[in-house]
Order: sequence, then C-alpha cells, then structure tokens
Amino acid sequence: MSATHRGVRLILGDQVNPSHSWFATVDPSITYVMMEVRSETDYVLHHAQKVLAIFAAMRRFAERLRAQGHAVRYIRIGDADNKHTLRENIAMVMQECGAASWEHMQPDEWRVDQHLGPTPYTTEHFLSERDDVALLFKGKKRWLMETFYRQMRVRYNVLMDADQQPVGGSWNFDEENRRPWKGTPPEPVDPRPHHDCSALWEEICAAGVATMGNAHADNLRWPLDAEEAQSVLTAFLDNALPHFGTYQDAISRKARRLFHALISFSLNVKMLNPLDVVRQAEQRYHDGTAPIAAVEGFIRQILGWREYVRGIYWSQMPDYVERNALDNHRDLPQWFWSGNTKMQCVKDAVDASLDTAYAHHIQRLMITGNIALLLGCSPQRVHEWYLGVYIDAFEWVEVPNTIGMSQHADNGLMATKPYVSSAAYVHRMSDACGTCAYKHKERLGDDACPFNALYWNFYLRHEDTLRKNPRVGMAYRHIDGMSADERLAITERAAWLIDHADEL
Ligand code: FAD
Ligand code: DLZ
Repeated sequence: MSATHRGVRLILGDQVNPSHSWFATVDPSITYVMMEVRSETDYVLHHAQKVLAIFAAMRRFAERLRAQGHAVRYIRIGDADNKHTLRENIAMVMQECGAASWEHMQPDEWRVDQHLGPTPYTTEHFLSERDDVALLFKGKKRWLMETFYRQMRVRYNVLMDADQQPVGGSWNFDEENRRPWKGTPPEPVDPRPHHDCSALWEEICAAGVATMGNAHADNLRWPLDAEEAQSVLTAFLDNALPHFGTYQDAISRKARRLFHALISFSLNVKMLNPLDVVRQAEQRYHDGTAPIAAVEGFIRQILGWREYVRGIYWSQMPDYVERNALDNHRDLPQWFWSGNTKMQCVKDAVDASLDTAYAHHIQRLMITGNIALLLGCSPQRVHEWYLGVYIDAFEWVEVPNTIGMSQHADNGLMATKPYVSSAAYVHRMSDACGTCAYKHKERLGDDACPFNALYWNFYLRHEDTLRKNPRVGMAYRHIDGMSADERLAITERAAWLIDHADEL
C-alpha cells in the first residue's frame, strides 16, 4: 500500500505479535483494525478469563501500535456501530477511511480462514507450514510425531551436536519423565502478573456475552503483552524447567501447576515466539542450569507436538472436528460445568479448569478426557467443552488434542492407542485417591472407583477394533484371564455408572 492508495489491515485477537514485520515501519496510508465481535465471542461458550484476557491484550496491543505512530481503529464490544462480524466491520472501516483494499494475516482456524479468504501474509510465528506434516507422511499409513520432531530438530539445529547427532546421545528422554510428585522439590511461586480488569468485565457483561467459569476480573492472572509473557517464561526457565521432565506427568492436590510453564496462552496469541522459547530453553542446557531430559522434554512439546498438531489440523479439516470413530454419543455429565462430583481427581481437574481457565496436560488427558471417553461421551461435546474452557484453546491446537489424542475419535491418526486408564494410573501419578469417596483398588460395588469398571468395559466394548492393536495387548491378556461372570459383572456395573453419570 502507498500514500496514494489507502488500505486497511486486520489484526485478530490471537495475532498480538509486536515483532511482526507489518509493524516495523509506520506507513500513514495504513489503518490497522482490531475488533471485539460477537462472531468470535459466541462460536463456543468461552471461559470468562479467556474473553477478558484476549480483549485486554488486544486493547493493550492497539495502544502500543498507536504509541509507535500507527493508525489504529479499535472497535469495542459495546460500540453502537459494531457490526459484530469481521467482514462487515472491515467494510465499515474501509468506508470511514476511504480505503480501496484490505489485508489480513493467515488465521489459525479453518472457520476464520474460510470467512476471510486467501492471503499472502503469514503470522511469522509457526516453525512449519500448514501442509508440512501432510507432505512428510504422504502415502504413509502411520503418522508419527517423533518422525516429524526429529526432522524439526535437524532443520532448526536444536539440541544437535557438531556431527548432526542429538546431544545427550538420544532424541527422546521420555522414559525418565514419568515420576509422581511427593511434595519436593517445592512448586515454584506463581510468576504471573496481576491485573484489575473489572471495568472491561463490566463492558463484556453489559454487552451480553455469555461465558463460563470464574472471571476473577479484579485479579486476572494472564500476561497481556510480550514483556509480561517473557517474564513468566524467564521465571519458568529459572525455577521450574530443571524439574519439568521428571514431574511432567504428575498430578497433585497440593500443587496445581507443578513445574509447567503456563505459556500456552502467550504462545497461542503470539506474544511469545516458539523458536525464541526453544532457543532460551536450549541455552539453559548449554549453561548447565537444566538437565538434558528436562530441556529435551520441554522442547519436544513446542518444536514437536505444537507444530505437529497444527499440521494434523490443516491436513484433516474441515471434517476432522466431526470424527467419531468409537461411535460415542452421550452428553457430558453435569459436573463438567460445576465440579460437583465425588470423584476427587475429576473434581480437582474440573474445579481448576473452571476457576483458572487452566489445567495441565495430564489433567486434560488422563482425568477429564479419560473419564469422558470411558463414559462414552460424544467427542463433539467434549471438543466444545475443551475449546471453551481453556485460556489457550484455539481450534488448530485443541481439536487434534481432543478429537484425536484424547477421544481417539480419529481412528488412531494422532495417537496409536487410546489414552484411557483405570484408577491404578491415577493412584500412581496423583495424591487424589487418598481423599476420594471411592476406593481406588475396587472394581465392583457402590464404593468402587468408577474408572475401574469403566476401563475394562471400554476394552470389552471396543474389542473388535482394539484387540488387534499391539499397543493394547496387555489389556486383552488381562481380559482373557477373566471369567465370564467377572466380565458380566463389569459390564453391568459400567452400564449403571454410564446411566447414572450425573450422580457420580
Ligand atoms: P507445558 O506443559 O509447560 O508445555 C509447554 C508448551 O508446550 C505449552 O505451552 C504448549 O505450547 C506446548 N504443548 C505441550 N503439549 C502440547 C500438545 N499436546 N499440543 C500442543 N502443544 C503442546 N494446548 C493448547 O495450547 N491449546 C489447547 O486448546 C489445548 N487443548 C488440549 C486438549 C486436550 C484434551 C489435551 C490432552 C491437551 C490440550 N493441549 C492444548 C495441550 C496441553 O495440555 C497444553 O498446551 C498445556 O497444558 C498448556 O500449559 P503449559 O503452557 O503450562 O504447558
Ligand atoms: C477467542 C476470541 C474471542 C473470544 N474474541 C475475539 C474477538 O472479539 N476479536 C478477535 O479478533 N478475536 C477474538 N478471539 C480470537 C479469535 O477467535 C481468533 O483470532 C480466531 O479464531 C483465529 O484463530
């Protein structure tokens, strides 16, 4: 665009990246437009903190651009002239400033991509192209994250030695990363900032936006700009990274965050750059302040999983979101919305989600996702809950994790085996069973932990599809040792649990 040809550029709520080349020079012919719109607040029931944090970060970003001399038109949720769709607001702003054209960066969700159309501008954020995963596995029956991850390590020369071999002698230290947490080392202090967003919350409520969960508007704990995001990351690298790998799969009632980084929101709205995060973590290994197993485990999540799931999303959409390979159709039990369940581990995970818009990976996968799958809940209902409840939830990353990894609804594309467990796993990795109303060792009877009968029932119900999967052979060897009476008792108990799911 030039001074003689006025133009409008859209910045979405998950594109608040101050380092994008669009903002390197001030061009008076360009008006940047940002907007709080019902088409984005209403496509799913979002957590209150998610709406608050996105709007607050957008407003702060607009101020930053203005302070740099850029022209910004910001449309607030309550503005009388707000048309509440991206395209209609763009048209309005174009008319206002006499612009002949508009531009946007590649959006991350299929829905918005369809709405906005093709663009030559990327967000300059991701480390792989949308179709890299599909191209890597073209014609292959099995898609494996590990294959993609190794390619990314080589491509970006991350944790590689001079001979192009992985440092530490192994690509993957996952086997060392499976310990429960017994109270030490202590959980680091929560490094996140505090924000009073009460006035913004009033605007959101006055506009009639429906949300779920606790807003905590006078004490919002999410970073709202790149500098705050970097402070949270630095605190993680200083205090938590050395223990990240070891306790990555642990769950504790005494420590909600444990040694997780709390950076997914900052990454997904692009306040943090993933390669920058990876390089900072790698440096900690070279400095000798964090062991290889921790650093590699952390880097794998970002350079591996995060990029891989995005590739899966773009290779499978639009119908990926509708997959239901295990034919599950039940509604979510009411306690997904209230935390009102006697299952202590589930209550803790749901309470954390509703209260903080966050739960760590193992709570999402092995507690809430696990129980939803064992109860036969519809993957689409599960997907809507995850897309709404978490601060970091955007379809490109949430859908492969939920539909694929957690609910096994994509026929094993994302995960070679279903992520289900009995109470034994929960007992091993968490301290929840000790205070639970249910008995974790029992399979049958009113007091028996529901996970147990549901777990064996899951494998019985899906025997036709799962018995031939070599990764779940152990489960069927155990089932083969059960008497017919035992199997019947399990299926009867499971049927009762499923029918009475709201009361568990
Ligand atoms: P850490 O555990 O400290 O990990 C560091 C970073 O690695 C994360 O910030 C994230 O960017 C990346 N990462 C880790 N695991 C994954 C993964 N499986 N997929 C993609 N990136 C990963 N993550 C989201 O960002 N948005 C979602 O909507 C989302 N939905 C999920 C739904 C389900 C059912 C499951 C099982 C996982 C989901 N995840 C999602 C992945 C993961 O749980 C979160 O990224 C993580 O809990 C965020 O917290 P953290 O920043 O403390 O992460
Ligand atoms: C999640 C979200 C919400 C709740 N509201 C807005 C909004 O009002 N305006 C906006 O630009 N973006 C919002 N977002 C983030 C978008 O949903 C996200 O940018 C797109 O889905 C593309 O990933």
